[in-house]
Amino acid sequence: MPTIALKAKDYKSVIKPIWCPGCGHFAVLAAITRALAYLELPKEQVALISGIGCSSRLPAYVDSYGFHGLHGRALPLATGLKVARPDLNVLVTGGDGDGFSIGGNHFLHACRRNIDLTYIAMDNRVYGMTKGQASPTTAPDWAESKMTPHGTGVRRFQPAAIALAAGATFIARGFSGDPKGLTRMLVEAITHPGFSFLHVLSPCITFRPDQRSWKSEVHAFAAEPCNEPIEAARQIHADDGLGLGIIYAEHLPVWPSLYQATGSLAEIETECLI
Ligand SMILES: Cc1ncc(C[n+]2csc(CCOP(=O)(O)OP(=O)(O)O)c2C)c(N)n1
Ligand code: SF4
Repeated sequence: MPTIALKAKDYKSVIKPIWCPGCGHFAVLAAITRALAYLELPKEQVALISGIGCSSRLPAYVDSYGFHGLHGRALPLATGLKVARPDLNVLVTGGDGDGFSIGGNHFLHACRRNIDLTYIAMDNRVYGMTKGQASPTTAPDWAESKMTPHGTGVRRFQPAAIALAAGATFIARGFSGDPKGLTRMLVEAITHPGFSFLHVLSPCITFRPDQRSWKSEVHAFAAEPCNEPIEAARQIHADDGLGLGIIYAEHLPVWPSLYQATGSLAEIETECLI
């Protein structure tokens, strides 16, 4: 029987998002479903994994396999799943708090392992779900939180630069206000063999209404995608953090193909006991 092509709306689950009206995460969800439809991926070949946060609710809204895990632990969960089920397209979704604060250590090691995962980090430079505390990507002088009334005074975490230094083989930056560009980047990220990191600027309209200005401040990344880490690092540091595009893409050996358990779980356990 011929398969019927799915449309983006077919990938939406029956659960309606409870995000605040205007939250950037809506557009990220829409771009993910459009990318899945474009790639014609059967729902049973897709798994979305997340930690905790407003952004981490996303897997519930997609009609595929999904796992809403613990705060900061999406990447190790996804790593385990991909190693056990290399046939699945494993997408990881979360926020800057989830991924770069409590999950920061996992971020570094996921980048360097080059497992074939697509990590979509929705950065609103705030902890949205817990009502607006500063996150690792918050500017040092942002003084709107009662927890940090004079700002944090701490330099910002630079997701793209850190991903590059840690060994990610695909790095791009998108914006929820640019749904077409974001969908194109997602298609590239999902099809990239190895760990792809998609840093998405996704405004928190409730606790960071100032981020409405991103619409007029984002711009194309100044350089073409490159596969040379020193040049990519130079370009990332020259950018103001609002440059959109594929920054770095390199094809290097993907971890599961180098060293992959071939036996069943029972066989592996037996081997370990010998
Ligand atoms: C171990 C643990 N620590 C802290 C929390 C509280 N917590 C829940 S979500 C969150 C931060 C969410 O921010 P972010 O990941 O940036 O996502 P957003 O809500 O902004 O989309 C925190 C600190 C938790 N759930 N578990
Ligand atoms: S609090 Fe912020 S991040 Fe959370 S749903 Fe509302 S607008 Fe989105």
